Amino acid sequence: MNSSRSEAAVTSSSVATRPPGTPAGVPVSDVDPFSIEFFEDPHRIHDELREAGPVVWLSRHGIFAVARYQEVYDVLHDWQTFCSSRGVGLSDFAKEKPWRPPSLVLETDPPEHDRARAVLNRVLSATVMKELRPRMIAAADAKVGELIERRTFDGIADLAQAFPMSVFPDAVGLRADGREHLLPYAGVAFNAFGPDNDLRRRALASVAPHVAWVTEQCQRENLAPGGLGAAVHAASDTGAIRSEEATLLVRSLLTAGIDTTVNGIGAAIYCLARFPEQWRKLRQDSTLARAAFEETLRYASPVQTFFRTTTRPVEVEGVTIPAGQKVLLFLGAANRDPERWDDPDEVRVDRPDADRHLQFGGGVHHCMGTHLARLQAEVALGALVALDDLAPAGEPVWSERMVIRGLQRFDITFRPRTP
Ligand code: QZP
Repeated sequence: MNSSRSEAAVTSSSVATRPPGTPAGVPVSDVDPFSIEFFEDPHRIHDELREAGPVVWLSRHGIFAVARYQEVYDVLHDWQTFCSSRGVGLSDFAKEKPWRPPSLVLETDPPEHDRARAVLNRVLSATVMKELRPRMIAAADAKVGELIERRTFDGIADLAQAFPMSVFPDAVGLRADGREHLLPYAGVAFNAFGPDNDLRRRALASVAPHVAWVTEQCQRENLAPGGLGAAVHAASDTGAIRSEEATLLVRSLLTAGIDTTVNGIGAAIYCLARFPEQWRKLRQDSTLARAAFEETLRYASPVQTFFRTTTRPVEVEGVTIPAGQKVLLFLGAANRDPERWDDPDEVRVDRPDADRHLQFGGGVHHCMGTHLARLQAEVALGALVALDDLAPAGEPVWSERMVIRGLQRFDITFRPRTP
């Protein structure tokens, strides 16, 4: 692909000189994709990284990176060369002890990966979602009903967080008290994927009470019958997994299941409030809710980056990456690659192929929570169309965190819909 792309024409200051230890034949960048400044506005840097070449060396962290759609896609689809069992953060599990026992799905390779995955796939199947759907719709309508009483609201706290928090913990079967640990726990888990910087150190320094609560709730006796957590444990009765494995798989639900949907729905609110034309399109045809969600995931990429580790020397478009190297995947850059998307920097809620974005990863590790995420987003947007003239009532404020890029606050105004 992209023989037309100019690889030498890198003029930016972020593409640095070649410090000692730089691998030969690879463009170098000194950007830090784990800094707060990067998260304020990653898009210009994404453009530079894609333009620099198919593979870039990030000198700050001593890692290879790919930012073009094709290469990110290819890496995701080659688990044998680009493994997950050495961790999908910067820390290499072959060299450093992970901060928590590795996930049985995220941080494993086939064949171990596949057995655990089969269990979660069944627990999170489309059939199970059908059962959850009526409750989700009622909860979304109730949430938006509360907002209608007001002139402005915080699109993040009052909707992007409040709605998933009103349905997800119940769906899992968690007890009512202590749920406030869920988002902070996941916040730490995502920051822990980054380098050993201030954000990561501060996150890990505060994690103990969140770990204690989450670990406790993963136990079979603490999960309500009929919920997703109980369904994971039921798989240990058939011998599909051992009971300790079930406990750890519930932890995956609790780590991956809430911060992601909160920031996904937050991304949708971010886009729809800022692009009135797109909001109008959705309001005129609320069956676009699902497509609108895909497009806002593509445009905003709440999950910015993930790593793989090479298991052998591998050539990527003429660049040799040695064995045992961390490779950073810029999902957010791939999702706006002009070689892949028409007018990538525009939000179009009816973009026909928006769902080809890489926010759910790809290949053997492709997200298993897609049905649950899409269901929540669809019913949230479906309920939100009850509001007229959604518009920003203040500047969006980005959260100070890594890996997940999302808003901390975004005040929204609207008019109640006139019948
Ligand atoms: C987080 C786990 C890769 C993330 C976007 C989502 C994620 C998936 C799984 C786990 C954590 O298994 O703990």
